[in-house]
Amino acid sequence: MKVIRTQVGILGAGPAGLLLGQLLHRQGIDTVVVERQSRQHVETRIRAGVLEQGTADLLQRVGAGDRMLREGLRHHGIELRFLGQGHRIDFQELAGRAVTVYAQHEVIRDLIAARAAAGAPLFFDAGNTRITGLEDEPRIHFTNAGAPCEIACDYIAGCDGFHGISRTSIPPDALTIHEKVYPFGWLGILANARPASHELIYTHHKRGFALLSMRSPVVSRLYLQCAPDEDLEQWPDARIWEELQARFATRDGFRLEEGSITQKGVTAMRSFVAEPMRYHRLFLAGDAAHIVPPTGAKGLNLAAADVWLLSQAFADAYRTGGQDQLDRYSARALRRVWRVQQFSWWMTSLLHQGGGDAFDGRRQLAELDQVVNSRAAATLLAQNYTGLPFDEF
Ligand code: RFL
Ligand code: PHB
Repeated sequence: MKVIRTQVGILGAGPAGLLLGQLLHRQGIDTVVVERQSRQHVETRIRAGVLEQGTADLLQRVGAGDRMLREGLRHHGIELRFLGQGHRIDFQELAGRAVTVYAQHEVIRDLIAARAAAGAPLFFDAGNTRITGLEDEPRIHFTNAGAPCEIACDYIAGCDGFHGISRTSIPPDALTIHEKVYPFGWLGILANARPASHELIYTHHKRGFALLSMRSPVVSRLYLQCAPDEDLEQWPDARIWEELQARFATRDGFRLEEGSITQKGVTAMRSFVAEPMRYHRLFLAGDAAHIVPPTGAKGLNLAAADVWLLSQAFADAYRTGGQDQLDRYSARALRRVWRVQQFSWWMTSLLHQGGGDAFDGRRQLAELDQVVNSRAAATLLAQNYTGLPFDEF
């Protein structure tokens, strides 16, 4: 049996786990990352695309931001579209901040490369992961190419996403779960088509929500509201384009550029929080502890904000020998988590057709009217979308 000793054992090589590893490395704290999937899998998994300023800053700070600076698209606003008309929300003017459109799997590639350059251990393809000794002697058990391995550590960071084992290793009576499941999902596509706008367009339409995003000047990322269990078989490419064109249509004849669809998927939507985000020597971060619906583009950014706090708390514990910051981690992280939950729920309920009555539909339009015509309301959207400052919590 191979036993590896480290200070912080990290489960999961997603944005949370990899960024935490780099932040701790900069503080001189040793980590081992254990990931269930292959390197190829995590480096190509299509997911998020919008980075807040605070997330982009962290990537630069850990030496994984050069390619993002070169290839990421800086966006200074978004468009809200309803009743066939677009309205720009100017982030720069309202919040003094911008966002960067840069695919999550590119972030993962850059973080893995930075970790490799630092010579820090990362095990892919880990089998049968288990964690034990959370009260006093934490250990991560797994198999590596069939051989049993153990990581003996001071603390475990549970960064293994919503379907990981960290959260479910905590006794159920030690956690409170808050959950909201929405009666719709998103059908997302990647297409070789020039984005018809250089900024994201969030569209409220009576046929359902739609979103135009992008991955490069020649690749569009588009989403449309569908049933949570939508059957992709029912969506040949021509039907997808027809539906998207209908939802994005404006009174002055806007058309999306169409192109070959290279990827299609359906995502169900939920809001979820497990609290506290700690059980003795296990600390949860990112999707392992919480999920937001993707409408506010917040999942990855919330994971980054968690591990920023957690890295500071670990650094303080090793520097001072005290536990104060670790003891405060969950409450500090959860304050931001709930603010972001509120924003993500609000964006979602503002823009989707929720199966409500005619009153709800008119109320949504009144709220959209307010957001685009009241500077106070637009500022709130701009501040939340571009991200609450990391140091404010
Ligand atoms: P991840 O990315 O799920 O990473 C967890 C990692 O843990 C591994 N794992 C295990 N490893 C070892 N042992 C086990 N037993 C394990 N079980 C799991 C997994 O293989 C994985 O590699 O969680 P993390 O790091 O917390 O990061 C969270 C983000 O990935 C997530 O919140 C975002 O992708 C959400 N999201 C978006 N976030 C944004 O900030 N902006 C966006 O624009 C945005 N758009 C999106 C999104 C998520 C989407 N989907 C598919 C859910 C759009 C979509 C469609
Ligand atoms: C994306 O580009 O994948 C994306 C952008 C904005 C969102 C969600 C997803 O709100």
